[in-house]
Amino acid sequence: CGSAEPPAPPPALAPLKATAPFPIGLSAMTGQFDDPQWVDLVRTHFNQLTPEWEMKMERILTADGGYDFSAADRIAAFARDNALRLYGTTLIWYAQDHPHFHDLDQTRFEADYDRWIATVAGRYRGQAVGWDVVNEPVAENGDGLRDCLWSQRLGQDGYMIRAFEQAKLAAPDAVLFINDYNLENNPRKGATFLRTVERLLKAGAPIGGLGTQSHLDIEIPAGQITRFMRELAQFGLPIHVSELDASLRADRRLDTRSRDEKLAQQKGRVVELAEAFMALPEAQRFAFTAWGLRDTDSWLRREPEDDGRDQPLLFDAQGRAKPLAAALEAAFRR
Ligand code: 9MR
Repeated sequence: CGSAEPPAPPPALAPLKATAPFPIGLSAMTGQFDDPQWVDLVRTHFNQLTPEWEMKMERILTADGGYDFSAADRIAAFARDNALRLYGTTLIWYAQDHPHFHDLDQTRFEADYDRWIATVAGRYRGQAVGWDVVNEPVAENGDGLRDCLWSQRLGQDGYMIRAFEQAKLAAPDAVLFINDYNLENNPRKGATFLRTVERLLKAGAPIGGLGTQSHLDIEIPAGQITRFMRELAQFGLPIHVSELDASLRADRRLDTRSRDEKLAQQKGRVVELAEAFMALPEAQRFAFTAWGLRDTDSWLRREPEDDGRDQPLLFDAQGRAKPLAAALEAAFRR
């Protein structure tokens, strides 16, 4: 008698996928398949998988212009073996082209552009439920569209319309997404994205869904995320929160707030996003995807500016569900 009770362990998180009335996605790399903790948490909480980089041009196209699907196929197999939907990213992205495309005449360029999309989207036809067909087309500051190899050779809207048409041929059952970031953070960029979607749809591009990456800035004023989500819903298309994380880093800002204050702010923004997503009509809730499992898995922790302390994700370095995950689960339960 009299011995002090040990502090209660944090309450276990109910499986996110069981609570949420829509698929819960996660980004994945083949290296993580050997990590039992990662595998266990994925099986418990998630039912959709996006390859973090191994289904991109940088990994698939080889130096001689051939195709190497070894990593991409391992991710597809892992998804199938673990009852996870497969989500593909990314077919056409301004940030990735390949030397192979640089010196082709116009006829060959168009043929190889089409072949890339047909080969990659076609390979996972019937398994991939959706694809980021065009990734990040809007200029960084929100003023117009990005200039890139694809737009130079096929036209600003032309490269996107062509990509959607080719993807539709290759994977007719997949939902075809246009995907971008900073749409909630930067209203100007959000507005340009919406205008672009409207124009492409009018031109007949078979866009089937809208992706908002949601690398959230925790400084977004309250209400702004909700407003953007309502505007995004106007087209009646499925919406994918495709790459959620929320960095605590305050680059270029003088920041004297405590970590607790920042964590509270982070939670407020992530919960607002979850509630805005929950408020969508059921048919428009495609999936809600976290861009990494544990804080230490985040791409943000691999950036040179990182101080090794950022906490942008739902699970901590030890694989414990953070209060942020519990808040998200509660928002999905309402
Ligand atoms: O997190 C991804 C990182 O591992 C890759 O090296 C990088 C390049 O392929 O892409 C990162 O993911 C990006 C995503 O595909 C598009 N939106 C921004 C993401 C973070 O940079």
